[in-house]
Amino acid sequence: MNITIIGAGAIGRLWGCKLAGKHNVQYWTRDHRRQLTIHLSASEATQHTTSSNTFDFEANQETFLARSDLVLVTVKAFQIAGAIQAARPHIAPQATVVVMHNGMGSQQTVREMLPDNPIVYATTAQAAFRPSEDEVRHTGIGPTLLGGITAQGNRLQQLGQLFDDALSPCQWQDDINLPLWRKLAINCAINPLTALHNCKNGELALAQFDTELTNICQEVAEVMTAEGYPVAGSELRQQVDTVIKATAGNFSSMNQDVCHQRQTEIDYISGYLIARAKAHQIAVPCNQRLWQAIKELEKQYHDQ
Ligand code: KPL
Repeated sequence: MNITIIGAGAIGRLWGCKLAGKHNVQYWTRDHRRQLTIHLSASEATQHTTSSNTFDFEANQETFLARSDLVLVTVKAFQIAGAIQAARPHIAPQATVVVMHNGMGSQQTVREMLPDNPIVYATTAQAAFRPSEDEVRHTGIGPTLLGGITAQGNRLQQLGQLFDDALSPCQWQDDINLPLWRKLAINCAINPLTALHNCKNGELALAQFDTELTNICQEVAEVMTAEGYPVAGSELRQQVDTVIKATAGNFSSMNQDVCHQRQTEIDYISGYLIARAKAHQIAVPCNQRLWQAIKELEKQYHDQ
């Protein structure tokens, strides 16, 4: 297969290196480089799956994009519209578009911008980070789940195998919105708190965060239930605790965004929850307060 990956952040680089074993892969990026070299390395947690290697990719070749059977979009949620806008003139109408980002709220935009393409959404618990410009380190293993959000996208079950062959475990889902909501709950709990307290995920296991984590999960559970995905707050809390433990040594993506004074994904995490809560007239004061606090932090970037 010819695969173009839009976005060369840590997750996009990890998937590119893994897919390159069996497929022709190029990157589509904001800079206009024609080549991209990536050094992939493993951590203690991933050394049985990932070996160090260097990969050379083509980049930003319009003819390659036009020939791509699969376009994997790994930019942040707030970059989706701009990234698709730039690539759209070269994406074939039959190319499958897979969108993988933290948070929710971009599906309508993608469907409207690419009305003819089969669209699939994905969520991954694989973890990666970039210790330097050229390097990507695979730091954690977890499931990747994919599922269609359009009629044609719903028929692409075989994509589960393609992604699983590249980086296991990976599974096709008949309703991708359920895993997207479950991941949203995890991000609503871990991301803003680790950004505001400038701490690793593992520190949220301290007693001082107990009540707040319970309240966040309870609010998300009420909104999920109203959306047609009934769940108890205690069940979400258990999942959050599992991720806190499994990623104890990691800094969350929002912690890193705030440390580097980058725009965060808060509008697509707590912000999406708040928007859906409003539609169902459900009060979510705890998530609202966290959203507000991160927005305040982002505003302060410009004053420093
Ligand atoms: O997805 C994550 C993130 O950092 O954005 C979690 C699950 C919180 C792991 O750090």
